[in-house]
Amino acid sequence: MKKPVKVAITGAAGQIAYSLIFRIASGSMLGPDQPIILQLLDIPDSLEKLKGTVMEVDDCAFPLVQEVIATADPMEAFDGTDYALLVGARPRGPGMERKDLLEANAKIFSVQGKALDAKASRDVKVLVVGNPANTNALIAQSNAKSLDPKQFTAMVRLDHNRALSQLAAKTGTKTTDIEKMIIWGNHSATQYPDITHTLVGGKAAVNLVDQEWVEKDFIPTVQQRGAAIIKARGLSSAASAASSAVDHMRDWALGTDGKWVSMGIPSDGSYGIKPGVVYGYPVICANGQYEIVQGLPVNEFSRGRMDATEKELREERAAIEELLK
Ligand code: NAX
Repeated sequence: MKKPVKVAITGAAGQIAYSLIFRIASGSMLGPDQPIILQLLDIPDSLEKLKGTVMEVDDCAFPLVQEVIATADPMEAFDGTDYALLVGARPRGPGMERKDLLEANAKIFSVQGKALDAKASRDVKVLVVGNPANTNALIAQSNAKSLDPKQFTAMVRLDHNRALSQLAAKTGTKTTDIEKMIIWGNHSATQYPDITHTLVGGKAAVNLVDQEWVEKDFIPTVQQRGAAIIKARGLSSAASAASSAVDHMRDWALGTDGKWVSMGIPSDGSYGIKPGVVYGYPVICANGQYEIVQGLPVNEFSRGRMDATEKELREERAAIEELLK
């Protein structure tokens, strides 16, 4: 039996976590032979609700779960953490401006970045799901000076999976027939789902669908999918977000076998995106590391979209610059 690893989940009493915790506990993320210690964090007001979730985890009698810790203290939640999934965030309240939302979340993620810095495993892998995910990841990373910036990532995998599913439906194929999908930039309505390099059953996607469909249907549908789900369900996406978080962490930890996936990662100048933002890139994962897929030609349409989503990320950064110090 392997040594247990510690998996921290924040926002643990919330709706994404209600799906995520059980998927992780059942072995979907790290494999069926990896024992797990769950470290669940929420705010004091949500601890009673979290107690209910913990009772349900206990009642599943998961063979892999060695211990469940539920706490409102980030220092306790991140103690020795190997994998941190930062899901909890402040939702936009009535009359709240974008800047207020950014600031409220910036405070949460600076505290959590500092706690990860102080307490987590030196090899911790961090995934930020809570919105605005890219900028929250940037804040957490900037507050964890002793950790490598590459250890902090943001989730664009739900957008990636949505793009796969839209293209599969359009081409009458399965998502598993599709390779080399990319989500560039921010997890927001400016994200750029790019099929320029995508293959469907080995054929170039751009030869199977027309550009008008890409611009007028595919891109807006993927960008606006979150809003469409809220409209239909009366609640934001939860199970699909949890499933994508599992995909992101599993691929990062266990590798992608040469396949491309999209991850929000600290920009390093690749593709002209200057350092200083957390940006969605195509990556390949192996040996617990990710590497950006390099050398792709970028056409004029793509360049415009990639720059627009970068611009939004720079504006988000400017609104919380103070908290990056
Ligand atoms: P819920 O409101 O159901 O749950 C959020 C939980 O976080 C609550 O239990 C709350 O008490 C807790 N929380 C708030 N502040 C906290 C703090 N400082 N420390 C620990 N816990 C804290 O939201 P849910 O539907 O689970 O969504 C969570 C976040 O994911 C939201 O920010 C949402 O916008 C974001 N999403 C991100 C997605 C992505 O692809 N990156 C997609 C889905 C989702 O919209």
